[in-house]
Amino acid sequence: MTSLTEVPGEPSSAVTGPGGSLSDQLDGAHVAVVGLGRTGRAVVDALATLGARIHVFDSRESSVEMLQTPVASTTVADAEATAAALAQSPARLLVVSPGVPATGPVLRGAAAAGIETWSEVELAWRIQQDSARPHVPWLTLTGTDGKTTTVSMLSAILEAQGLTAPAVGNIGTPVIEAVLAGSADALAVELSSFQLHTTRTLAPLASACLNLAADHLDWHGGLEAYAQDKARVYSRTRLAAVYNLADAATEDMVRQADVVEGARAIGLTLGVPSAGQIGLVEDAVVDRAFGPDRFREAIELFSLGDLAQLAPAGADLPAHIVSDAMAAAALGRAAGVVPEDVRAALRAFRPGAHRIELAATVDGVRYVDDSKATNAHAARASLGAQADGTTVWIVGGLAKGGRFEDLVANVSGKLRAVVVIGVDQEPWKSALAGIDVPVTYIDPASPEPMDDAVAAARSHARRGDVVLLAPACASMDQFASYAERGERFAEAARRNDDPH
Ligand code: UMA
Repeated sequence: MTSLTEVPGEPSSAVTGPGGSLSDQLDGAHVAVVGLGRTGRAVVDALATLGARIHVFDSRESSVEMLQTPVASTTVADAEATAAALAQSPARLLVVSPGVPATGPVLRGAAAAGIETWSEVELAWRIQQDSARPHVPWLTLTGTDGKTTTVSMLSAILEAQGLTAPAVGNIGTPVIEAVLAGSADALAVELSSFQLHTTRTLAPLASACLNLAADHLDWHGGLEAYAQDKARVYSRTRLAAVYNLADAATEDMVRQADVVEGARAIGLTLGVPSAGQIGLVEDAVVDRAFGPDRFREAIELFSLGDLAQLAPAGADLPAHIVSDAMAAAALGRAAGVVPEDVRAALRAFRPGAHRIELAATVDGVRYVDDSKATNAHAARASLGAQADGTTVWIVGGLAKGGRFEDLVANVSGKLRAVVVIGVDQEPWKSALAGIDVPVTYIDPASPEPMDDAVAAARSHARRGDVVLLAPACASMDQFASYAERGERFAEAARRNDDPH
């Protein structure tokens, strides 16, 4: 690994030059905010406390109406018009919401107009550096799958040690809210590739990329750009850059990262670990990375039995849950958590809603909600835990530029039938073309697509089967969120009779 340098290609800040606090620099400055969802509203509140003159932009009137804080100007406009208005605005800094695509007119227009762009995470980090508590450590993680589970485990591990350490970021609570609250001893931060794209100076104590698979290709413009943004999680890491030995892409990211001199690369493995790694010896996860003598000593952190409650009903403990727990343990160990507290936190940990959750058992058929499986990689893991030929699979939604041929080829042996929801079903028609189990396409115009999907799934399922919602797609074309999609599924599953 190389020593700390400016991130390659990263322009130095035109907004906050050397000297002066952030509040001095932003007091009275014109700052644009694009996107007024959960993130944008938190950003506006933070900028208001810094005395900035705030110009807000959103494509939806309804989002603007939710804003309570007074601002200097408000523009409701589509992406092209927002880019044009930004170019004319006095703002030299833009704080952008994660949903605004890297390849879209807003970020391209801001770059062309010489406007510096920060994520909410970047603003939060700078506010913390400028606060009375600059040393509160951030433990950051990203990855295509498992982020939310891992960051929740990490928060639990840190809290078992007696720290106040909320799980923040992409999981749902903007980081800036936790920074402004000023009560955390450490932050467990889930970062999406969207957030990392415009995060520039964050220096985490320890960081991890859990895995890399194709996702969000439309937002980034391709796999390479997506991987580059994921790799940013390691930039300026101070103590430990944690990677997955089973995923060479994550090891490459660490190798190429600009970390602080002395930071160590810590590999995770489901095999027996070497010195400097954390891995599995029989049924125990052992640490050969953070103990006093990593060359001679392996410290047991937890056993697979400590995770038994995380196995889906009737299935084995999935390997990806073990990997998630290992990553959370590694980041916790970097923050000084003792092995006993790692184990206690993981033993008490319960899975979150909509992650391989048993919603109902009706007529001997289990209805399992894995609405959180929003990409092909996650759906594959979900199907992998099922017995051959027993799964009625509900798929579809917002494909985000993804294709599903490989996924279908990989899981076809598990299937009894497929039910396709979503507005754009073309990627599924193509991927499922040669499959030899029944496929039902739900009318994209249906007012209750999930009710129809569950009814169709029920007609295919036999006693002992599982109806699995693992859509491999985002939800926003037909539902407000993956949570709402999962709730609709669970409601429909719990009705004993056909809704129609
Ligand atoms: N908007 C625009 N123009 C755009 C895009 C959005 O004006 O080009 C406006 C929308 O009209 C809306 C607002 O921006 O008013 C929404 O902003 P947003 O999409 O950035 O969403 P937030 O409500 O701020 O939530 C975001 C994350 N959303 C996305 O990354 C899409 C949430 O992650 C995160 O929990 C939240 O910040 C916390 O700060 C969700 C997500 O789906 C769970 N993440 C993706 C994933 O996990 O796969 C990355």
